[in-house]
Amino acid sequence: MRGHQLSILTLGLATTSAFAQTHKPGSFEDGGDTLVSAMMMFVGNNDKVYMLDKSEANPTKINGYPAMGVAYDIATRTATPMLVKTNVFCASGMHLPNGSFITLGGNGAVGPGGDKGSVNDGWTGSYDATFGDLDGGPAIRIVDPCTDADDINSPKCQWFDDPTLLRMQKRRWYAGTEALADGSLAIIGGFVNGGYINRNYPNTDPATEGGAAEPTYEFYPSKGQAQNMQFMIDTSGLNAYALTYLMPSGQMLVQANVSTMLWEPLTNTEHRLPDMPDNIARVYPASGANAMLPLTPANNYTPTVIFCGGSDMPDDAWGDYSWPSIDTFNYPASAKCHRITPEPTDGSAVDYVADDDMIGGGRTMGQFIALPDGQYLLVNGGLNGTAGYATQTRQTLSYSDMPYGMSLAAGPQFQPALYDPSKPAGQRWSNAGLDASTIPRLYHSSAILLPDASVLIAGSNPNVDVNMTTFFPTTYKAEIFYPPYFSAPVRPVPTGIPATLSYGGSPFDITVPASSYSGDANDAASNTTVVLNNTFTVNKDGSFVLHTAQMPPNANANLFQPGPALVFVTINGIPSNGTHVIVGNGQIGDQPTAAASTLPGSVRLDGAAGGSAPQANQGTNSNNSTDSSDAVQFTPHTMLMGVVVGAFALFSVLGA
Ligand SMILES: *[C@@H]1O[C@H](CO)[C@@H](O)[C@H](O)[C@H]1NC(C)=O
Ligand SMILES: *[C@@H]1O[C@H](CO)[C@@H](O)[C@H](O)[C@H]1NC(C)=O
Ligand SMILES: *[C@@H]1O[C@H](CO)[C@@H](O)[C@H](O)[C@H]1NC(C)=O
Ligand SMILES: *[C@@H]1O[C@H](CO)[C@@H](O)[C@H](O)[C@H]1NC(C)=O
Ligand SMILES: *[C@@H]1O[C@H](CO)[C@@H](O)[C@H](O)[C@H]1NC(C)=O
Ligand SMILES: *[C@@H]1O[C@H](CO)[C@@H](O)[C@H](O)[C@H]1NC(C)=O
Ligand SMILES: *[C@@H]1O[C@H](CO)[C@@H](O)[C@H](O)[C@H]1NC(C)=O
Ligand SMILES: *[C@@H]1O[C@H](CO)[C@@H](O)[C@H](O)[C@H]1NC(C)=O
Ligand SMILES: *[C@@H]1O[C@H](CO)[C@@H](O)[C@H](O)[C@H]1NC(C)=O
Ligand SMILES: [Cu+2]
Repeated sequence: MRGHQLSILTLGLATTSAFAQTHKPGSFEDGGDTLVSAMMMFVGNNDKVYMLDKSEANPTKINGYPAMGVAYDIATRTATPMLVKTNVFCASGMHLPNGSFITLGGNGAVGPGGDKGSVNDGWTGSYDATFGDLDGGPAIRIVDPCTDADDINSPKCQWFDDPTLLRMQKRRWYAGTEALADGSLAIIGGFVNGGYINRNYPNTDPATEGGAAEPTYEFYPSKGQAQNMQFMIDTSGLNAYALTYLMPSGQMLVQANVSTMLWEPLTNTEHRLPDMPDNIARVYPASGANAMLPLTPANNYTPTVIFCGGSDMPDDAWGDYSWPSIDTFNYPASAKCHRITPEPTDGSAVDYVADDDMIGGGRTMGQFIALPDGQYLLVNGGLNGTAGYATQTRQTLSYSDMPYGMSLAAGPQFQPALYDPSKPAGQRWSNAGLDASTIPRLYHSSAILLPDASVLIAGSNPNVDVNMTTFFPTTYKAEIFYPPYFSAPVRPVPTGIPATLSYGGSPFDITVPASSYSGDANDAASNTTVVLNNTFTVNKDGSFVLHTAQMPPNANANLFQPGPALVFVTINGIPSNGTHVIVGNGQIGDQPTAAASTLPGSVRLDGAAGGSAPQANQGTNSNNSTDSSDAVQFTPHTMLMGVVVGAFALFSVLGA
């Protein structure tokens, strides 16, 4: 029955898709009802986004219990509930090399009001009879994304979610997860059993907090016993959802509290880097937006990471596991941004550099979405406060006096902003022409790039359980935001993008027809961004061929870990739709590498142009060029990646 309804809706959409180019640039459209509040989501493929929620009283049921997951159909903007058995509340997640998605950890089983599950050991619930959820603490859940061609209710489309068969060594809630070059995952830290921040106060036992903190890391698949990470102990208090980016050397940038390090995952060696300036925390629950900037031939594929917003609350204000010491909702979030280049190739010193302040004031729980035109969209979050929720603070002692219910943030930031890393300092932020949303997106909101280069925005629920009548209610309504490039009357329609990319090896040709861009062909071809290095040949009919390199092999797979990606061809700032590809061999393990692709010289043709009428047949091929101005950006940000809770932008993690 459900399948039947879907196919009817799909037909309906086929009609509307004729108007696909009529989306107003800078606008929000109704993205439909997500059925569960989208605390966490990821793009499975061109058809489906998967969304996850904590165990709570969602009216949508599956097997008679509140649903924690859905598959959201991009074309019809409708969600279908999926069975997730273990409480996935603030798990971490990542794509695997074969395109499957994995989530790790979560909370114990809970029932109504967030109470411990009815079956519990006095500390953690193992099951709740009302909500039907199991303990998610050690959980490892894997789903193989399905398409419209599959029956989403069929066994092969289901989450594998059975801790009796597959589990982590440790319970981890709010762990950081980062892929290594072999596609295995480092799973770092977390709470054992939750709380506002990861400490008692005063903090006399920073390593384990009497059993409440998990200062270790482990790998999936396992590479041995979980080991202590000294950095987790040193950053105790503000070390949940550590921010992690793999670097070309294979070391990992790890940022928590105000500390930073480069970590060698296989030897557990720590190299400390300078502290975050101005006492600003960017990890949960300060929740600053963060992203890796584009890796380009021009910057020699050197990663730079940007952190924006978060909170500079003084140490004692942060409180403890229970709640903050101050009324966070009255404490302005930071508006500052900092960049760091952890492995500079020019021998320069490693330190944070202040970047332009965000436009529109401070923001906690902002999220960066890397757009295929090289800009970064900032959405969601609040002007004041932090992530998390509580029934009180140490200043406001009673729930009924809490001015925003359980929300520890206030002042929803409705207005998106664009950050252009290629602009000179002082000119990087803009919001002209961008509509404001009307939906507060605070704790447990999410945003992700869709294959058509629009942005899906969903979630928000700073409440222990579903509450539709509070200040910042449980939110099921999704929105789709259309960046400014949706003004283009036509968009590139490249053909020839392969289904897989290797690290080095033979180049391939992508053809762009003349009908799918406008203007001079030489200008367009030389102003084209693929995710990879390329040269081009312009043809008489105005089409052009992009001779495209495979992934650069020089940093092995550290630069871009194996797994799924969206490949966009962006001409004069206008992206094509993304093509779903798999980078690497699709398996966990050392990735094969070959010599860097050798590209032919570019061939220009004066007089050729794009537009609906092919023209300029009289043009002749002129000189070749292989200079680097023709080399297009290798952008890490086109990864298909989920973005989770409160500004923890997971997408950037894989974009190393
Ligand atoms: C992808 O790999 C994971 C294990 O790493 C496995 O559980 C999953 O079934 C694989 N998916 C497919 C479609 O083979
Ligand atoms: C952050 O780390 C410092 C030690 O570097 C520690 O003194 C402080 O308490 C931590 N802050 C919080 C809020 O946990
Ligand atoms: C891009 O390709 C050109 C032509 O093969 C080559 O000269 C150049 O070094 C490549 N750039 C990078 C960064 O690999
Ligand atoms: C919803 O929130 C309001 C305001 O915070 C509160 O008074 C009410 O008890 C909450 N309802 C539920 C079901 O938690
Ligand atoms: C944010 O905090 C500032 C400083 O306390 C306060 O003046 C302002 O009213 C707050 N704004 C919101 C939207 O809560
Ligand atoms: C791009 O994707 C959108 C949404 O699926 C679709 O409507 C549109 O026709 C696609 N454009 C091209 C050129 O394939
Ligand atoms: C490339 O495209 C961008 C975006 O449209 C434009 O601003 C820029 O001027 C173009 N550059 C060239 C060399 O055509
Ligand atoms: C220039 O391009 C032509 C046509 O593709 C090719 O035959 C020639 O070898 C190229 N010359 C150089 C120097 O790359
Ligand atoms: C290459 O073409 C440009 C114009 O497209 C011209 O200015 C230049 O002289 C040419 N160089 C050679 C070596 O033919
Ligand atoms: Cu959370």
